[in-house]
Amino acid sequence: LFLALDLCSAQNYVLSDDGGLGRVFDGIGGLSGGGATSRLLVSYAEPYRSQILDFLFKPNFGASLHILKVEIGGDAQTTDGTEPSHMHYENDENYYRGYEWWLMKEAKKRNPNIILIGLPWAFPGWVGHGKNWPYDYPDVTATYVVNWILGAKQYHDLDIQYVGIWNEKSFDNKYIKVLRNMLDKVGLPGVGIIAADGDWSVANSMILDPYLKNSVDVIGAHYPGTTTITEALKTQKKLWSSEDYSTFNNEVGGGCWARILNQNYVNGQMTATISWNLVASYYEDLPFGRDGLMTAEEPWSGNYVVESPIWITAHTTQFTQPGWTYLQTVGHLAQGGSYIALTDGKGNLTVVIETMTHNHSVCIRPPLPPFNVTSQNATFQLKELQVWRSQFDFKTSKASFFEKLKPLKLVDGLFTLNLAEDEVYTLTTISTGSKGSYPDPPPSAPFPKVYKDDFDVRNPPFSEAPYFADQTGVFEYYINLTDPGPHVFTLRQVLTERPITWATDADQTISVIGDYYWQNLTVTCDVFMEKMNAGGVFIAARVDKGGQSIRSAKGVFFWVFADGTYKVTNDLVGETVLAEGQSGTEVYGWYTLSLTVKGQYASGSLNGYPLWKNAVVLTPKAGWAAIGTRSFELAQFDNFALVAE
Ligand code: 147
Repeated sequence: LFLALDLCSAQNYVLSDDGGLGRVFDGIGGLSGGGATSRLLVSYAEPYRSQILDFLFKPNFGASLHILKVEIGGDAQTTDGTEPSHMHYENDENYYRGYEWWLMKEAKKRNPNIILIGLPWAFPGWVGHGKNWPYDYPDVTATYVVNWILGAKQYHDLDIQYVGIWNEKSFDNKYIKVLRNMLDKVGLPGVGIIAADGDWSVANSMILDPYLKNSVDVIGAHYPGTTTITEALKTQKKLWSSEDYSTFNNEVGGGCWARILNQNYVNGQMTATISWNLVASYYEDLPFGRDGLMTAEEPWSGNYVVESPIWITAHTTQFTQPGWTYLQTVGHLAQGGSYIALTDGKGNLTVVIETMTHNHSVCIRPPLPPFNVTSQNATFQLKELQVWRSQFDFKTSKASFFEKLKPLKLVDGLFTLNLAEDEVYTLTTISTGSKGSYPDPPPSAPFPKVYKDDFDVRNPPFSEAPYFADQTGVFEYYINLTDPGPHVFTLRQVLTERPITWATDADQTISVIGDYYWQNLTVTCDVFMEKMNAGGVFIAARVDKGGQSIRSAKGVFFWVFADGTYKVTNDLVGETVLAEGQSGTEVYGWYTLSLTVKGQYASGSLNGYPLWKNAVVLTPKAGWAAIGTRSFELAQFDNFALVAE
């Protein structure tokens, strides 16, 4: 018997292992990707970047996460941008693109036991032989995914522990079995398969197909609303909420996270919960702004915010580890709220209690049915426990998070907790918990009004240039070894084919940068087309949309084409033409484009000479700057410069 929980309501709860234990706990995690959610993090200067990583991963400091799940970049738009693939083309392999490798290494530096998971949202086009579907050639898809796992080990000494199928899209029984076989064949029998990162329906297929069931280690459901289905329980597999949260990270977001961390197990027997996303490090005006455990969206200022979900995570993560076991005696409190209890089987015990009220714990999805929580007394019978408390305060915003209270010393083995509404308590035998802190980061500041990048970096730490957030296509640093002039180091759009998409990528490529609220702006950039005839590139201002809505982005787009013409359009698709004419531009030549938008007028120049002027721009009123191409085609950019008013 660990402890007795005795409530004023005259009901008596006993926490005990007498009747056996519950399921094995697998951890709490964060998800980077799906997509480009850590894009801005990499550009933070030290010491701030390390501080942010410490708040996420350092044991006994902050969120102290047990699991890091990352997107296996597939070159396509996957919510807040594209992430580059390790195989843009069939004969191409490069394990140094993007930032997920770096992030995994930083996580592992801090917590060598962190569990790493990879999941694709999208795939390069060649994987589907041109069809927008990854399952027609299951060997090709499996090879592609297994290469990523092998590359993680070979180039970064990272052991990927679990891999998924295709985020929130159909799964394919045959593909799952082919993937399992291939993992075994290349000597990765220890890499577990999570299926299917969507609803629970894979459980039904597993019951019908024992080979499928054997191939799957974990049933991962998304946004399960803390409940599961009978069929999932029947498989006797591990059940995870493999993507959850996605809620604005204010106190209601913290309340959502507190409630689901406990109740995903209490109601749904789920033994891991993973937050989309890990850290909100993307422009806030992209979709789902600030839906991360903390906010780090201003690398130019160094400002970041440790939000309440970090401390709510700590209530569980700092006092239990993957491999601990839930007690069977967990559940709901009589006056609302829930409690879980875990043991390491060696005499340690951690109890997490949450009393989040309905309106203070609503998550983005699914809808939350009504329930009541009122204050209550809970009497516990135990020896000595450390006590950690968070009190949300929705009235005065005098909340206090993850506060260490006086340890409970019990004379007759009893004490009473007065549980108010909207609180989280951890009672634990573990004494290593701590609330990490750093001096305040620099104050928040907008994107600099004058900004330049000549891309002259011989050994860039990342494949992408700072602050550019690719929304369709992939823009990478490039070296022109044969360039006789000043364009040896450039930024190049490298996709030549539409990927197997997850969202509705544009038919053009585009990377946005700057401040979403900019109105009057001059964008200047040298451009170089590499596609003949129909090839084209643009620079843009006031781009008003990104993410899944990128296809319908409006703004002011100044295009030049390889056929010797130019256009100015009000939209990315290029349908609303504001001006057009001859430019004399050709493939394989460098040109300097400049676009100025001021009030209701726009003008453009080519190689320093005015080309068009007084184009009338009524909407949008503001937006990001951007560069891009007319199609999935190679093109280069150099000497990018912004001057905002
Ligand atoms: C998830 C995606 O997996 C993430 O990449 C991210 O886009 C996240 C944002 O909330 O959402 O996809 C979902 C989209 C819609 C639903 C569930 C998950 N839905 O409507 O139930």
